[in-house]
Amino acid sequence: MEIPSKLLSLINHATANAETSLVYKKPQQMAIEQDGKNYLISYIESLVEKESASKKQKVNPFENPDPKLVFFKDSSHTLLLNKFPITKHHFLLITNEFVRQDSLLSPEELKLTYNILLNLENDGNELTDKPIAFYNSGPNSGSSQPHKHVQFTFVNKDYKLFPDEVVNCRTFFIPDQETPALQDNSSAFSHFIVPLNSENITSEQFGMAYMCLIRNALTVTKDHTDLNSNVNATELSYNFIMTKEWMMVVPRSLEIIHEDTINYDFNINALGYIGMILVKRLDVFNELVNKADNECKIRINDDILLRGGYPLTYVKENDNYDY
Ligand code: B4P
Repeated sequence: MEIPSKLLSLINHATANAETSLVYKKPQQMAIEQDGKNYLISYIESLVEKESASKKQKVNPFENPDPKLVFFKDSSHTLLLNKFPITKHHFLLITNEFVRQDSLLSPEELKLTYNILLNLENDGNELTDKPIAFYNSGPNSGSSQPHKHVQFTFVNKDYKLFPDEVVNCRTFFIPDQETPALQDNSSAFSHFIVPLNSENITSEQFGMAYMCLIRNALTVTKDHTDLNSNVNATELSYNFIMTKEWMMVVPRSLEIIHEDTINYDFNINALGYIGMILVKRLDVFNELVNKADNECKIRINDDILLRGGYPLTYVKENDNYDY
């Protein structure tokens, strides 16, 4: 796909034209710090329109997408606005033909995703927000649509993403045994990061580095299936997140994390693993944003995110093989 040069203008134009097709409710948002980590908590009411659309939705919404939402298309992929955005400019890259969401991203799709991020950053003279791409893949990843789609959203540049600090200007490398993928050792959950600061990373290099991250995620998933008979990980589930500076894979064990103390089901997708937590009940939002750290009943990193993923460190039961 040749990306049009003024992508942001196209998105703005499409958003203005699609006003009647978009179902948008502005969220209440609050940045908080808990246990030394940053989170951006968003609250929206459940979207009645979306719930009833998904109940009725026997058809794949990406097979014949609403033309008002589409703002670019070539022979293989389409760019379209998210019908249910909670941040301005949220859009999707979908395959024209049906491809399963649990298939791997191709080297060309990785490079394309990166080029879209670059295009948005370079075009963004008035852009105060940072573009982020993400891909939820597998049954425990938080994905809801089975047709292949990478999502693009934006977050205020003041909000610090933890991999930024871990990467800290390091340049691109393809991980191997001597030089493994980067991790934040203060995180409770398993994750694997590759820096992307470099000129001209080729699609093949993107593909190789991504496959290393996928292999890491497979190893963690296999090790926990060996360790715990409750983990039934016959399929890999993971979240993939990319910015201009890095890409990260987080292996997932659970999509919906039930919090007993408040009787709430957190539905966590890729954004949750960079601290962007969406809640759809006001009392849960208030609990998170209004309580002092040590009074808040909900522990995000070492409870919610840990239970939805796998522990960062563990003792292997046997060391037969790694992927
Ligand atoms: P999936 O990967 O399948 O699922 P998801 O992002 O977790 O969104 P979900 O649909 O489960 O919604 P949720 O309430 O958790 O992505 C499917 C994508 O296709 C979604 O973006 C969906 O909106 C979109 N879509 C569905 N039907 C469509 C149609 N007919 N035309 C075009 N697009 C269509 O989250 C609600 C929204 O908020 C999602 O977009 C989600 O990505 C986003 N979000 C979740 N957490 C967030 C956070 N912390 N901060 C900001 N945004 C957040």
